[in-house]
Amino acid sequence: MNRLNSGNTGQLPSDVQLPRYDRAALKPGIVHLGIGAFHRAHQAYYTEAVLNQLGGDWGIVGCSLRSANVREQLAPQDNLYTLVERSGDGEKLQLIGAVLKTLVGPEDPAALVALMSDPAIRIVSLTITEKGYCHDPATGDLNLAHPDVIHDLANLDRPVSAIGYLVAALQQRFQAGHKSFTALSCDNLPNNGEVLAKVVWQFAAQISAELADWIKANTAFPCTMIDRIVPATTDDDRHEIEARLGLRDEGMVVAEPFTQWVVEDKFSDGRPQWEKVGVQLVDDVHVFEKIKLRLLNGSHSTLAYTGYLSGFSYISEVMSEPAFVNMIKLYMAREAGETVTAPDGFDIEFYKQQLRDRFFNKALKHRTWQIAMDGSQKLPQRLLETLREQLAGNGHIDIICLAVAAWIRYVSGVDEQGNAIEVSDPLAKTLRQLCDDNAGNPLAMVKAVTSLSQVFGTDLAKDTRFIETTALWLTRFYEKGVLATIKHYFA
Ligand code: CS2
Repeated sequence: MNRLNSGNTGQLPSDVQLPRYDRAALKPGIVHLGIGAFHRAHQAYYTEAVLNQLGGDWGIVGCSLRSANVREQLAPQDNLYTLVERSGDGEKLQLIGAVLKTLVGPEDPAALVALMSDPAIRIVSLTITEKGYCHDPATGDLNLAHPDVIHDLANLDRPVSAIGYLVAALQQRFQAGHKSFTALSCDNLPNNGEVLAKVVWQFAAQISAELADWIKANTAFPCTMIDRIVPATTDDDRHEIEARLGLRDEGMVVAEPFTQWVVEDKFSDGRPQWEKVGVQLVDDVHVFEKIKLRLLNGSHSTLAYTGYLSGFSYISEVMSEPAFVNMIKLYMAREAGETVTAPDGFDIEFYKQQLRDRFFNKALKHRTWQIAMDGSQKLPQRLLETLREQLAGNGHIDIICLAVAAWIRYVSGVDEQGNAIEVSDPLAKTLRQLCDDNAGNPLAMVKAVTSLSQVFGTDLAKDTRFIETTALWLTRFYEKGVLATIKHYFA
């Protein structure tokens, strides 16, 4: 089957939405670090909408800092790809043309630094996942012991980390007297722009106080809240869409219809008119991100660990079991719901129901395993901040403890049938060892795992109520199994 490219889009089915602008008029204005499926279905989707609706020349250069997979998927297709929206109402296909080029950092780090140093690049956006910030999740500080940070401080001409690339490019702009770019974090972190700013400043300060000061004075780090459920693309997806398009599209992405982007309107050198296509440009993102991280992502992680251990592959399958729906409704009403305040005019009860409907979307095969990845980097902002607030107010913590217990059961690396769990987490080995060293003793396992200050800080391990409640759930999980436990307590 022929590969999709700019020469054969004319043979695509008529119901595939094509770019309504001249791609040849686009110029690189945005460099995106981490051009995975989420960027292609979210930020690139919004920039595409600006180009379709208003024209202009904002083009994206997508960069991978690890593997060449995405470049191999997109470059042979002139960087065109299909966005497939799936829901119970069927699917909608759109061809996205906003990505002009894809680079692989490790193949030529200097070239990527040079591109990011070019004043024509006005925004550097990032989806590098929580672990890409090289920070201590509990404090937000740059982890100076991180191997990538150690490497980049000694080899800033050929960085390996996103932070290294940012500072190397900013240093070149500073030395050349160029304007700075806006560094736009699009990751699921509270105060993501502030987290990014802190690690960039701390990294730059290791080089020179003058550089750090220049960055502070000239580089905007807006906070954002990003939301769209985008499961990893599977080979089945590619085969289905190949039959649908009549062309092979290796770079396609699948997403739900729902999408939301809230951005702090703070830019160093302009931006696309995203507000014209539904992006919310606001002064303060924090209230939106807190609601989303706690109600959506906290629920997601809870469902992912309990669902995976109950034998469910997809979130929609977990939501087909009433006991899990009851558990999440209670979590949204109590543990998380009591700690968030909705902005004026925001119908939070509708938002919660909409979240549960989104989780239930059977057209999306969103794997519990995918959401379960990197729990050591995700739990702090999704569940543990909520836990702290509830503990301080002597409030509801039960389902958060249940979720932490399920995570500990998960990172033990062995499921209830004795099969290995492929735990993908920067701390996987450490977590596995802590569980093995305390096997058979749930309370000891909880104490050992919660002693990891980079995840739990230094306070939570000392909280008897948290430790004992979590150990009680872990004991139940080992004695009865996760599914039976959830059914027993939440039927
Ligand atoms: C998910 C998120 O994989 C995960 O951890 O919880 O990617 C989630 O799908 C998005 O944040 C939804 O906006």
